[in-house]
Amino acid sequence: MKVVVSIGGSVLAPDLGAERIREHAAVIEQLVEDGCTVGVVVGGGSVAREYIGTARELGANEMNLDEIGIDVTRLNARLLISALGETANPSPAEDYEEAGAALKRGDVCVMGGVAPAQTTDAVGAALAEYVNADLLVYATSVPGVFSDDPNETDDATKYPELSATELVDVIAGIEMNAGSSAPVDLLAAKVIQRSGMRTVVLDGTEPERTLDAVKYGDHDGTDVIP
Ligand code: U5P
Repeated sequence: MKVVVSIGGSVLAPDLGAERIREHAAVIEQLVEDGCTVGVVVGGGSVAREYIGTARELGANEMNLDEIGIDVTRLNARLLISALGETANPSPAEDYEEAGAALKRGDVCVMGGVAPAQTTDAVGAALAEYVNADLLVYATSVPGVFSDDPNETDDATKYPELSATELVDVIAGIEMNAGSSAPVDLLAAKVIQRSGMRTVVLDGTEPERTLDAVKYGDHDGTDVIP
């Protein structure tokens, strides 16, 4: 089974703790041991937001801020690579071809962002499409796809299952509210829709949940059915 796991930066390295990163690496190693081909996309988390905030105050424009964000996602990717050692590509893949080549060599492929004006949510979906993955998993701090932003609205309900078209509609609605945190962004949802990629959005704060979702289809998040 070929799987792409997109790990939010806030889930991988909320405090830059080594133990947490080791736990995520252990899950990836277990997937490989179980016969999976694994691509991993790593987000920027709070460190990226802090760098972006400071650079914005200094007058950097949005493209420059995105480049800073990409650099931080690659730093986080390097942390995961450090924990994976020989199993992984030695440095974060900078585009999909490089990532695909690493997978063909039999490495775990780890990457961060690739180009401005998007987030690593979209990179995860694009990598999954590029390598024809069987499954895309978003291990995020938002434990599924909700009818509304659960941080803002008490009566937001979680969808156990959605079609890709429903996913696009829900995310488009959430993204209309400025500053709200959608579990995946709209571009990612659109790529999932066009590729017909089977996708799971789950709570990534416990790394083993990704393992259960891939191995047994067992999770409390949201299944996106093509
Ligand atoms: N980013 C990009 N392009 C990418 C990935 C990330 O511009 O391909 C920037 C965005 O500014 C994003 C930040 O908000 O890096 C951190 O990534 P993420 O944690 O939001 O995915």
